[in-house]
Amino acid sequence: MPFCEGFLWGGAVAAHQLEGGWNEGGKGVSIADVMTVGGYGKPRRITDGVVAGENYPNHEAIDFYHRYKDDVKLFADMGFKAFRTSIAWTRIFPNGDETEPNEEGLKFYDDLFDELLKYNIEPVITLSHFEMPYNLVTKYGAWRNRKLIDFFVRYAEVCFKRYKDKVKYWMTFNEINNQASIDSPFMGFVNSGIIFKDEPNPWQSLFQAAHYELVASAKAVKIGHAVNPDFKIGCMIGYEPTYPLTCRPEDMVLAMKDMHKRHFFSDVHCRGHYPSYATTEWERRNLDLDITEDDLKILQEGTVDYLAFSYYKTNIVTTDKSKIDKDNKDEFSTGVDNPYLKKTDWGWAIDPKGIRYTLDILSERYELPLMIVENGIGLHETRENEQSDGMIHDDKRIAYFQAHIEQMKKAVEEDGVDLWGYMPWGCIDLVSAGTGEMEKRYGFIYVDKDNQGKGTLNRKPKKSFYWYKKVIASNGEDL
Ligand code: P53
Repeated sequence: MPFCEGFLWGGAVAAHQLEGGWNEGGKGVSIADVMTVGGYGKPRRITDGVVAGENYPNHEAIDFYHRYKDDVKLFADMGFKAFRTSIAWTRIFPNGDETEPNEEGLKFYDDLFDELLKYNIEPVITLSHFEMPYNLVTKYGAWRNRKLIDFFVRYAEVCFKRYKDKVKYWMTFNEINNQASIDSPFMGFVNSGIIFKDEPNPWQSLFQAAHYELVASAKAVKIGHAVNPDFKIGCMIGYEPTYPLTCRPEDMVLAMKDMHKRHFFSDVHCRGHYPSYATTEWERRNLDLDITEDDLKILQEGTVDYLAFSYYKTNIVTTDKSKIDKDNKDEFSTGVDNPYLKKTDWGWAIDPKGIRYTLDILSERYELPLMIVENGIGLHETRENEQSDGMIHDDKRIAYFQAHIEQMKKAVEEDGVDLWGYMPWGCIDLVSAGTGEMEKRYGFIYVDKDNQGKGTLNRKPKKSFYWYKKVIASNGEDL
């Protein structure tokens, strides 16, 4: 049997993408609350605070804040062993800089975790998933400011202490490495509250913010282990292997360089020190970074217990400019297609073998347990897709998961990768992070709501719901 006993089959979400209740229970405004709806090729706008008349999809999202009991019951029906969500930082510290936490926010997660544990579903918790307090951006300059380390660590410590008997698996920052795509306003803003391309020296700002986050993460890991030695605290990276378009050595080297950008953050999280390709880059770029001896010691002492990652697609690069489609090049795409792969409606290459490649590369590089905490396919689906049995037949989603789980098996069976769990993204339809759309659907459960925010919010299992239930029940044997 390839998957270990107690393998964490489940699903994943993030607070801001499903909870709604954006100003309830004492919650403060987060960076997700000032992002409008966008679309494929139409970036979400970041507004100056919450502006009347704008469409902010995360404000209501799918109203999980009020409906979580019914939703958790559906997850339990599927047989989930684990459920990954995040704690909204702004429910606990509404402005980020308070000294005392907001009890109503803490209570909400107590109730949610109790509800999960009632069904033996293990909560897998991200502390910061694209939803830092907006006040920390406007008042302190976001992660440009060293003070953010203390704000984050205080928040993390409060959560560790409060939930020490309810939550065992933690992650610090979601997809912390996305911001290495320095030209993307979205990636910088959601990771660090900074639009790097508008900075006087974007690379200086990126590496400084990254450093403070890595120190904050390492401090949190140390504190967490002191609070409960049984905690498993991981980091989380967005993993998108970069393939060279051709076997021309120039393409190969470019692909390798591109992978450095992906690995930089996890290298520090997992190994406890900066890789030489980064320190030489800082010198080459003449950066003047605030990094103290004490910081370096903390990085060394706060390495993670496991590495969690998302996997959706692979990307292609080439030095041959004539092969790059400029109209197709944006913050989510290199502008070069893989001729061997099909793409989703949002242009993401579907590459099941890439998940095996990912598992092997990360396992070899870090020799740590791995956890897949996001994977899946965004599809256009409406109730009109329903068949006569009244169900959405999402066969494309089933095929996507079948092919990916097959490859996971190979990594575990043939190559001995230590894999702890699999939590497909958006197990219930929710607001897309990249586009803000509701109609970029990932779920096993359909939620009746459209991009304009209209719909009953009713939930309905899709065909994949029953398929995944069978997969979990057979520990991945019956695909
Ligand atoms: P969406 C790309 C772009 C934006 C966020 O993405 C991303 C990625 C993939 O690396 O990251 C994760 O909703 C993220 C989730 C997000 C999911 O991918 O743009 O951790 O919050 O929803 C899927 O289709």
